[in-house]
Amino acid sequence: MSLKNFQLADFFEQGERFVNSGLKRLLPPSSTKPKKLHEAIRYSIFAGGKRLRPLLCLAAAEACRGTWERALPLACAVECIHTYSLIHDDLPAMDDDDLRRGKPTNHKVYGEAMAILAGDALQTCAFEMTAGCEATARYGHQAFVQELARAAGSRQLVAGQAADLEAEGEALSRSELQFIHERKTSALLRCSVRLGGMSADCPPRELDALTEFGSRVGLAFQVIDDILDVTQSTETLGKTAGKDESSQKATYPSVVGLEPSQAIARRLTDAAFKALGAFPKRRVIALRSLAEHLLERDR
Ligand code: GRG
Repeated sequence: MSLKNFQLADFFEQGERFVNSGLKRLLPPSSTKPKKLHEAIRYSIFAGGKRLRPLLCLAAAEACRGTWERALPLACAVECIHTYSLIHDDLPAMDDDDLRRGKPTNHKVYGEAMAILAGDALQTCAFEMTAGCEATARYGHQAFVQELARAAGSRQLVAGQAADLEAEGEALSRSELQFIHERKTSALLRCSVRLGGMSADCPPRELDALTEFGSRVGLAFQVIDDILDVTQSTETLGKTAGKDESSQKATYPSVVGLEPSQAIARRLTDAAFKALGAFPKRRVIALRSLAEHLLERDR
């Protein structure tokens, strides 16, 4: 996408369309046997998610002079991991929720067993997509697969979810809360921008800058998510509002207060902008606009 006269709304529209066409092509058709499983996969993938992780991946590729085409399988892979994590998080054994992306949760429509399997399948689809990306001079397939596996594994995404479940009903310190947020949320956002940069064969200095950017934006994203849970309606969010309080979860607003949480999210976003100083300004317009949008979003 041309970075001249950049408009975030156009970036969202074109990026979403591009990612959706990639997902349609790379995932098995819903007619694949067993049909119910493949319908369940597509139900959640195309339920209307904001596609923030794939958009960050495409924007990071642009920042490193790459192309959307090369980043596409990786952008789709992170969305598959994200969607699997949402399906499993909504299960009765975890967060037990009825509403996601403005629709009944996967297990409400397809039953618990099929929802578990749809999540499992999305996770392996993500690795199939990653293995199908184009290797670059600096990064072979091993590097791409390892990157995603680490972010989605038992030290990051799954660690965050496990620690989050264990902490229900407990009073947490800010650093314990940060431990959870960095793993449950920030790790996959950071991985999204790193994969985008890697698809463009970025040099180590740019990868370090993207890592810093992704970590800060990822944490800011979760702080805002915590704030929205108390300030927005179920209708706006497309998922049950007030859930953190009812399930006795420690959040930034509950640990440090609402206004300090807003200030923390602002500081994290500014730190993310600072990390982008490693790039020429015109190459990071999309990344910068996305980070600002994540801070100001209402859902
Ligand atoms: C089951 C291993 C496993 C992990 C689950 C996703 C998750 C971890 C928990 C869900 C609750 C939560 C607060 C997750 C943090 C990440 C987050 C804010 C997810 C929602 O992301 P959005 O807003 O969702 O980008 P959409 O639906 O727009 O894609």
